[in-house]
Amino acid sequence: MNEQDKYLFDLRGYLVVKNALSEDQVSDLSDRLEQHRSDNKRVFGSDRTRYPEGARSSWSASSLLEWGGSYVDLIDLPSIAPYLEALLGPDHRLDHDYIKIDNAANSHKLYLHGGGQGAGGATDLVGPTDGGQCYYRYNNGKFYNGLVAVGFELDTVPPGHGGFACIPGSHKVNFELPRDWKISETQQDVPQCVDRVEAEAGDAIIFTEACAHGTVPWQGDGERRTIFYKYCPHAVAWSPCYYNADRYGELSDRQRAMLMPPSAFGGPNEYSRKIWERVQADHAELERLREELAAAKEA
Ligand SMILES: O=C(O)CCC(=O)C(=O)O
Repeated sequence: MNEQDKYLFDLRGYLVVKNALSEDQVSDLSDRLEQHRSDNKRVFGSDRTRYPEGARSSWSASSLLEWGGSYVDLIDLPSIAPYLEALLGPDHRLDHDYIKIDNAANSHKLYLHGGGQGAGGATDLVGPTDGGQCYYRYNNGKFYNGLVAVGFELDTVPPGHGGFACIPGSHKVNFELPRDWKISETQQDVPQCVDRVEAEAGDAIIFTEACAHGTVPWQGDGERRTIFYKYCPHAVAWSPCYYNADRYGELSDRQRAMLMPPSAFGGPNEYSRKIWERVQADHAELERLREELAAAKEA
């Protein structure tokens, strides 16, 4: 993260990283999404955890990581890692993931949420219930963020069609977001202080959840498919569910550390790693016993 990126992030609360994904990665992510898309669901992933039909344990909640390939590579992508390290410190964790699809059939109003230091106010989607975790500050040469979102764009969105929107600078604001600006039913209603951020397929938009943000109502043909991976400092948790690193195939040590459940001791810390290895081993044993029991019942 260079000097200009730091300046712009502190000023505006977001950055666009051009070509964060290679063309091959965009096609792999896109192909795997399309394989899972037959029911035209609008949102996939671990955000707002749901248990699929027949889920047998608390670690059956669905996550994009189960789709494999580039979805696993996104956990610790070399083009994004230096930004996360600067914005969250070296020991951060992936908290949740999801894909959002905007098109003519799935166009929704702009609902600005977040908005620095609880400034979203009492009716905000994240502000009142997050226990103060929707924070941003820069102190003694370090960024502090309660949640950093990375939105990977799979499609180039022509100007005026839709996309990410935010009030630049609102991550530092001291006043509540004016009620009339929170919701815009159409593009024409979007307040002038809102930035509509343009991005092409393969770009990533990195933003702090403390910046008031949302999605511009879709207008036009085609669609926007965006993958969100959201990261926090190791001691912070947003999602009520954690990742079970045993479920996503071969992972690097860094990836495993980034999937660790929260604790004030960072992911690579031997003490917390041992505790969670034990939880995972207990879980694997439970699965095995359940299978044995099911087989015995059938026999
Ligand atoms: O559509 C977007 O890029 C914004 C999504 C959003 O509001 C969120 O992830 O909280």
